[in-house]
Amino acid sequence: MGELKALREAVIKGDIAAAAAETKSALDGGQKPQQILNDGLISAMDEVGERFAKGLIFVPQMLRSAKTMKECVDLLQPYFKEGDVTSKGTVLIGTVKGDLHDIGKNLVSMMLEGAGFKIVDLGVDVSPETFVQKTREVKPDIVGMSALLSTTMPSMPKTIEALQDAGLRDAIKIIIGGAPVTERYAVEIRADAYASDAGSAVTKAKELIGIS
Ligand code: B1M
Repeated sequence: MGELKALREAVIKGDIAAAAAETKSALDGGQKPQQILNDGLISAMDEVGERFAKGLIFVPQMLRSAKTMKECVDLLQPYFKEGDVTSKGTVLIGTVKGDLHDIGKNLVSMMLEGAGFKIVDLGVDVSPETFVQKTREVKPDIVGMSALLSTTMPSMPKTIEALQDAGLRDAIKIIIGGAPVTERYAVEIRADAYASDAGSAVTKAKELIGIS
């Protein structure tokens, strides 16, 4: 458990080398990857967010912590593959227009991929038009949208409307998530599912395509 405290501190400080070393040491010490992710990395980013909100740190420090977290997540990635990785369907995923946060989306993508889904990741700041164009091209089973800012959440219903107008809505399932997003919001904007974290995104995605 000592490693996780040290890992958390290293992520908060944005010390990439120390955080990577603590991640390796936690893995070598037998800590579960999920626990390292939740109690070490995600918990550290929550603290970073709180410090930012209080004006104790600024965007560059937040960015440094984000980079540190990414390095550590890369070390955990091989551990999130499920046994049966035959293709379960395609998920087209992106962070909505105006929003540059991608850590959560990348985690969701990583877990879905580990569970056997093919991922087409559109990146960040994805406009409704791009979601429509790529849905037409890729013909995914599921479209996933992530938003971390309350100001970018309205891009979700705009994207759903654009998919509807393009005649693509009925051929796909839509799953949404991100810190300010709620189950209630998903119902309100007529998404098919909401997931609060990457693990439940996998469960919901499987349910949506009938392989739960
Ligand atoms: Co920003 N930021 N940020 N930020 N940032 C937040 C979100 C904030 C809550 C911080 C705060 O004030 N406490 C706040 C938003 C307030 C609000 O709108 N309610 C905020 C702000 C204000 C901003 C800026 C406006 C700051 C500024 O410039 N003044 C700016 C906006 C830029 C933009 O997007 N246009 C900004 C910028 C940045 C950085 C670029 C510096 C950096 C992002 C780097 C990156 O992503 N590559 C950053 C960071 C790191 C954060 C915090 C600290 C951490 C986010 C994170 O990665 N969390 C964040 C505070 C916080 O969230 N506690 C904050 C860890 C990640 C694993 O969790 O993304 O929630 P999360 O994902 C989870 C679930 O939500 C869910 O599963 C994931 C895994 O469990 N999930 C899904 C996510 N997507 C899903 C999709 C699904 C299903 C589940 O289906 C498809």
